[in-house]
Amino acid sequence: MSLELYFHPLASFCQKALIAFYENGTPFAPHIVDLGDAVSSAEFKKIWPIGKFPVLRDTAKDRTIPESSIIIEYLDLHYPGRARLVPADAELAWQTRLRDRFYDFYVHEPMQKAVTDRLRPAGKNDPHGVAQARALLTTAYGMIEQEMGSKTWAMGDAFSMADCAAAPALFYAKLVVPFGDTHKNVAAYFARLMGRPSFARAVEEARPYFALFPRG
Ligand SMILES: N[C@@H](CCC(=O)N[C@@H](CS)C(=O)NCC(=O)O)C(=O)O
Repeated sequence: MSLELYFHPLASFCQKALIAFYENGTPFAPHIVDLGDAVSSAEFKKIWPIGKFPVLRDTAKDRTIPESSIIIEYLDLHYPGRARLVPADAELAWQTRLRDRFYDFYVHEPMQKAVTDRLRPAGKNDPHGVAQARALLTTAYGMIEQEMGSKTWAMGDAFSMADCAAAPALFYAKLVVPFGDTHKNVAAYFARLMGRPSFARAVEEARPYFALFPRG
């Protein structure tokens, strides 16, 4: 087995990559990284000094692949399965990347901003930044609400990298800003994501760690 994934099951960007592996049943050796543990963290930073996961090591090609979207693209290119997560068609591919970026930058990152603020030392919080993040989430929900009124998945009928991005982002975002009655299409899309076996599996694997999630 040449693929080794460095990740943590609770971490949302790691779940995004896991969904891609599970969609195609792509085998990999799991390396669970505990960033709270000095030894585990130092070992991981030897592979990727930036210290953010997921990170894929392809030992057959001696390559280190960071960044969830880049990992998904790499799997599609070098270890393709029955389902392509980035369409072969160039027009559909850029649309998929746009939606992937949308979920990463305007749902995932503001969610992270609000959640990680809860982990800051007393007196070091950033209430203004968190308020901006919550406002951005609400704007993004409004856009998703419009977009998902007529679609099953982010790109329409085919599940794609954009849905890998959306699932964990929305899973944690709704704990920061609930969808509410005004975002019924977002809630329905999220329910479909929760029913997708690849994401359901990632959530089940995260469940033992839920107590570590900082609730507001
Ligand atoms: N752009 C990166 C973001 C990765 C990321 O933010 N990962 C989080 C976990 S969900 C992390 O490593 N956090 C630890 C830290 O920032 O120290 C990706 O798409 O993989």
